[in-house]
Amino acid sequence: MERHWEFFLAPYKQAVEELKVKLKGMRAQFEMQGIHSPIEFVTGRVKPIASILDKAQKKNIPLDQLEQQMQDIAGLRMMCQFVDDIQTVVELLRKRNDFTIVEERDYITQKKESGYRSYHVVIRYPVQMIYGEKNILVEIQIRTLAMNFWATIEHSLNYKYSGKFPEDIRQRLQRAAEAAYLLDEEMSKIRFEIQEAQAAFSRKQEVKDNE
Ligand code: 0O2
Repeated sequence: MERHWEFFLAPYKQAVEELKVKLKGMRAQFEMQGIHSPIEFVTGRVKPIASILDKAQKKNIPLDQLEQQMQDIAGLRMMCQFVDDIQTVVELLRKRNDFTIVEERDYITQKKESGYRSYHVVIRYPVQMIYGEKNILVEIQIRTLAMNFWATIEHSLNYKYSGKFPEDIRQRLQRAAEAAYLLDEEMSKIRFEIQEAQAAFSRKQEVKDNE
């Protein structure tokens, strides 16, 4: 990697690693208390240089404006079991004082034309570098497992077809998005049963571990 990129991306890498620990820590705290965690799992990545350049070109972002204008160079994803958990997670993020929220985008009540659903929270996160504090933008995407399944598949197809889907694929993706939405709805309706079963299962597991 070119020296210039290495320096530029260093605070983003640091932020992703730190935030992975912090957001996974939230899940661990729920688990410790034996209550349903609104967070199922957390992932994070730094956008590859090729994608940064691609996006900058598409969105007409000058390369010296990346820091200010590209909000997802550092990206975290928080996956939830149920749609209602998403709001719980957003509220937990709003209460934190280790970063400030600069923007929220609700693609759940306002799904994208592609069928994409997710809740995006853009934060300003301070990274402690050896030469001082650096504030960078980080995008946190919060979504259900079903939304994540759809987005992951659509993302790889998008890559394959460079965004120009054949009509039949486009229609199938729309139907799959609808199916993912219905799956979320059905799961929400039996949420109580699912959570009871999960609690009973982890109690059983705990007894086993203590034997
Ligand atoms: P990657 O490969 O995920 O890093 P824009 O990208 O122009 O739509 P903007 O203003 O950058 O929008 O921000 P937005 O809408 O919050 O979207 C940024 C990210 O959200 C995308 O990053 C995707 O991760 C995700 N996303 C948005 N729309 C879609 C979609 O229709 N399908 C899928 N699968 N994901 C989507 P990138 O830059 O695409 O890249």
